[in-house]
Amino acid sequence: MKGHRDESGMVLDIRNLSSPARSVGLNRFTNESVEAAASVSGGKLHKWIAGSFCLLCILQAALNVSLRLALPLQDSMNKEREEQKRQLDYIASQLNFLTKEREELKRKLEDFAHYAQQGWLYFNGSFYYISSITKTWQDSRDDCLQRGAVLAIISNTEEQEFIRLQQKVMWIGLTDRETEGVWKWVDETPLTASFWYSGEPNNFKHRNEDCVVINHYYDYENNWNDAACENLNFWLCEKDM
Ligand code: 2F8
Ligand code: CA
Repeated sequence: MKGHRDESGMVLDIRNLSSPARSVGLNRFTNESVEAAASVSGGKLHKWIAGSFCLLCILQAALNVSLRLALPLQDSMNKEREEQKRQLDYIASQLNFLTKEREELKRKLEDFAHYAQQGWLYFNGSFYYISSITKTWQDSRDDCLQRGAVLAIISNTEEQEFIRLQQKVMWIGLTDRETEGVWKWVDETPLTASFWYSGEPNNFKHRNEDCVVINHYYDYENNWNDAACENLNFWLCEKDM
């Protein structure tokens, strides 16, 4: 039977209805159909939303896991980069240091070649020049300065020994010209280790002996003598390397 059930469940055959009644019946049928369709698509929408929500949750969980895995990795990469940078800085500073060291060694080598060629003697970090002519103490001092050196300053027993073995009477850079009895080296340092010959300094025969020579008593470890600064003597220059 062709017809439609109404709300009471009765079947309505609209073909037997009058025109207005048919129209009412049709309208009612159409509204019911729309509601039914809406109810069906509402259910689907709920399912779709629920499904999407689940998918979002899964995606969020996956993202959380990825981030948790990725963050420590990022952290360790950052640390590694910092360590590499630190090492690079260290290498750069070492390179800088070694470059300066090389320049310094090159300069020293050139100095060595220069002084050795000029007949200077090398001992324990210094070059020594022994003059072949004689001068007063002051002129000797000036000569050393012109050579970029100073009248020799004797700092220890080894140096005294090296100089004594040259077996030459020579001015060294020690004087009490400023204050009688106060011996000072030409670089203004006071006298600490001294190697006076027995009885020296003596201002021999009440003369003013304010400058110091290596005496001719070469067999003695202590062989300094105070002498008149105007005397003419060989002299010894020293250049620290
Ligand atoms: O020419 C002065 C000089 O004369 C002697 O040495 C050669 C004196 N030495 C002694 O008397 C031992 C020095 O003291 C003096 O300076
Ligand atoms: Ca003397």
